[in-house]
Amino acid sequence: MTTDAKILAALRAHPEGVSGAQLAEQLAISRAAIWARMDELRKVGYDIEASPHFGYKLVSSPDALHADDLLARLGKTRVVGRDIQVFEQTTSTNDVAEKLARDGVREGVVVFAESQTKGRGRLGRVWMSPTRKGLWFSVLLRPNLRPQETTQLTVISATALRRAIKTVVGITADIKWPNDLLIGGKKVAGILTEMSAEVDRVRHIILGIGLDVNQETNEFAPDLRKIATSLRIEAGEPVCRAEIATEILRELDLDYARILAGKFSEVADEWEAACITIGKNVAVHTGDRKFRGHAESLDDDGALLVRTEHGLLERVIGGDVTLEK
Ligand code: BT5
Repeated sequence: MTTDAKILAALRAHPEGVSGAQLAEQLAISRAAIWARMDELRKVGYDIEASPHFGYKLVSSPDALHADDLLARLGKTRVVGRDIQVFEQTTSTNDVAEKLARDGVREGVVVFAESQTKGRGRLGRVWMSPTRKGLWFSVLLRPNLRPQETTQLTVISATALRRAIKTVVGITADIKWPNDLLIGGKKVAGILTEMSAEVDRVRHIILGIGLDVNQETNEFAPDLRKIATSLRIEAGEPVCRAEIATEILRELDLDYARILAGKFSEVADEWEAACITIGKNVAVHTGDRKFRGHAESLDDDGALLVRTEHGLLERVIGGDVTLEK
């Protein structure tokens, strides 16, 4: 952790205030250095009071994301969030993470952007990423999985997102296969899993996650208003992005450990229980194929098993699945 991350962690651990002397001892730096860091933190929007009696006290944090603050809030994780980078603007955070992957950076790094100029969904679709309104981020992972098992990572992203939303805003979201989270039938989050692989081995995976947090209805583009929502709209009040971001990373770290330990079936059970696609009649559109059927379950690799109108069991690993009435 950086010095600033340690300072913010200490301030959060002592909401009543912590003395400069105590901080200096804990961090093994001078009181003057602590004072200087506090000044820098104030410049980026942290409201930190200093009084001779209570010492330093964190009164409020800015809405902007800061890597040090995210690291401080997250604390120690096994893999996900070992390193965090925050950019004011990128093309797509998946592109930045892909570059880090090619540069040999170890797994677990998370890249956030306050806005994306070329945020993307699947199949070349656009993902709207307005400045500071949501969480637009990517996680680099290097799991020891076969390429056909990578749907497991989309599945754990969905369960992690769902648990984090429940913990932070108390709302239960539904999962729509393979990569959407819905609240009241409207999309609140999407997941874009991209991978680099050899024939039988995954080199790396980039998990791209977009979560609509603080948009008001009129801040969505007209064509999205009917189909998209944000946590703020659903909760009726603004939501702290840093808090939900760290909760998602914590949950993702837990589920990643679960699948690496061979316990994907546990996560899959949780996923199936939350998935509104299972048990429904669906229309499937993959590449140039379209068919209708009944979504029965997930298989061991996270693929959707659909019983077609002709009684065949089809294994769907990508494409679009629309719910039918
Ligand atoms: C997805 O694609 O849902 C995956 C979205 C992943 C976005 C993240 S943000 C961080 C990382 N960097 C990236 O560049 N991407 C990832 P798909 O299932 O294809 O859905 C795309 C469709 O969702 C669009 O065609 C719109 O209809 C809708 N959409 C676009 N922006 C939206 C938004 N902000 N909220 C809700 N729906 C949106």
